[in-house]
Amino acid sequence: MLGIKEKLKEKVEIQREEVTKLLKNYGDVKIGDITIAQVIGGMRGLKVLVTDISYLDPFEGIRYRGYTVDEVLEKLPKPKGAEMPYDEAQFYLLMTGDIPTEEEVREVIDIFKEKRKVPNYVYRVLDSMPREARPDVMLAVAVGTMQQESVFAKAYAENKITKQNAWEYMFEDVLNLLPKIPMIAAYIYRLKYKNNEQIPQNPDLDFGGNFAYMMGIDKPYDDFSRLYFILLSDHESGNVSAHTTHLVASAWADAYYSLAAGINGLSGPLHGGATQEALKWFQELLKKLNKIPTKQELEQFCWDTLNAGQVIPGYGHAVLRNKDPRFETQLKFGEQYLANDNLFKLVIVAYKIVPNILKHYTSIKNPWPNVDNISGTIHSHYGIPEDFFSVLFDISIAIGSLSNILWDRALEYPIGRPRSVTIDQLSKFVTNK
Ligand code: FCX
Repeated sequence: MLGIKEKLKEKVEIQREEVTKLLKNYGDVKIGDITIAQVIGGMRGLKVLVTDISYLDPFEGIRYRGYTVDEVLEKLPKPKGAEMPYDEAQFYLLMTGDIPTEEEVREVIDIFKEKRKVPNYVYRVLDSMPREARPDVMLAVAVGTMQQESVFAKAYAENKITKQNAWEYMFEDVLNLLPKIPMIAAYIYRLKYKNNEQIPQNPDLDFGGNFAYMMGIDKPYDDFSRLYFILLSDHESGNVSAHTTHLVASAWADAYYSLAAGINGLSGPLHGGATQEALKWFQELLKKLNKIPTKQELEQFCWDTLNAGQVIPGYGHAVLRNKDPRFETQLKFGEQYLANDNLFKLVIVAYKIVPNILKHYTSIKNPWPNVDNISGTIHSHYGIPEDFFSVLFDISIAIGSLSNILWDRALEYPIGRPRSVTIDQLSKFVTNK
C-alpha cells in the first residue's frame, strides 16, 4: 500500500503536468464573459476559481471528488457498528481523489491520533479569554495561537521552501493542525457551557466519534458528528470561509493563519451564522403559537418576516438552483432519530410550505431549504447552544479548506489578486457602448 504522502506525490506530478499543459497551450482560451451585474453582485456565477476537491452542480448539488453525497456515505469505510463513515476517510478522499481502503484510512486515523494533542499554552489562552467571547472567536484565536508550530513558516524563514516543495511543508502543517480542531472545539464547549468540566479524549475513537465523546453527548451523536463534518467539508471552495482560507494561503501564509481567517469568514449570518438564524426563526414561530402551525399560520409568519424586509433564514443559495442533498441527508437522519422533536416536525412542515411562499418572488433564485435550515434543529436536539453552531461548521470546513490549500501549493497557484473598477468607469463603459 502507498502511504497518503506517497500517493499524493504521484498525483501531484500528474496534475502539475496537466496544469502546465493547460497554461502553456490554452492559457488564452476564454471560458466566459463578465457582466456588470456579476461585478457588482459578489462575482456570482463567475467561474474564477479552480479546485478538484469538490464541484457544486447547481441542479444536482455537491460532488466530493466526483462522488455524490449518497455515494460518499455508501462507499467510504465506517467504524465498526457506525452508520456513518470516518471523517478521516473523507479527508483521504478530498486529498487524494480516491476512496480509501480500510488499510489506507487506518494510516490516516493513526496519524491523526498521534497528532491530536493540543499544546498546553492553547488551553491557557482559552482559559484566560472572557466567558462572553464567542466560541468561534475562541477557536480562531486558538488556531492563530498555534501558528508558532507551523513547519511551513519555519522552513520559509530558513529559506528551505521552493515552489516545488512548498506543498510538502503545507502537508505537515495540515496533518498537525486538522486533528487538533475537534479537540479544541470540544474543550471550548465544555469550558463555556459545562462549567469547564473537561472530558479527556478517548484514544480508541476516531475524529467524529472522539469529538462526540469529548462533548459528552451520547449516541447517535457520534454518527451525526461524522455525517455533519463530511457534509459541510467543502462546497467547491467558493463560499466565504473556504474562499477566505484559499485567498490568505495564496500569499503563502501558512495553514494556521489561513484557517484562522476562514473561521472568521464563516461567522456572518448569511453564511455559517445562518444555522443559528434558521433555528431562531423556527423557535420564534413555535414560541409564538405554542404548537405546530397550520398552513395559514406558517404562511402568515413567512409574510411577516418578508414584509419586515428580512430574509427567511435557511432558504436560498448563491449557486444551488435545486434542493440541497445535504439538507435531504440530514432530514433522513432526523426522521430516524428526531421524529418526536417538535422543532424537527416544524422543519418538515416548513419544507412543504415556505418554498411556495418564496416562489412568489421571481428574484429569489432558489426557494428550497439549504443545509443550514435543518442543522441547527439537530444540534439543538442534542443540547448544543446556538452560538456554538458555527464552531461545528468550522470543524467541517477545516477538512475541505485544508485539503484545498494543500493542492493550491502543490499546483503552484499564484497569489490571488483580482482587479477593481470604479462605478464611474462602469458607467462610462455603458455610455461608450
Ligand atoms: N428569504 C428572503 N429573500 C431571499 C432569500 C430568502 N431566504 N434568499 C434570497 N432572497 C433574496 C435576496 O436577498 C435577493 O434580494 P435583493 O434582490 O433584494 O437583493 C434576491 O432574493 C435574490 O437573491 P438570490 O440571487 O436568490 O440569492 P443570493 O445569491 O443573493 O443570496 C443567500 C444567497 C444564501 C445569501 C440568500 O439566499 C439568503 O440570504 N438566504 C438566507 C440566509 C441563508 O440561509 N444562508 C445560508 C446559505 C448557505 F447555505 C451557506 O453558504 O452557508
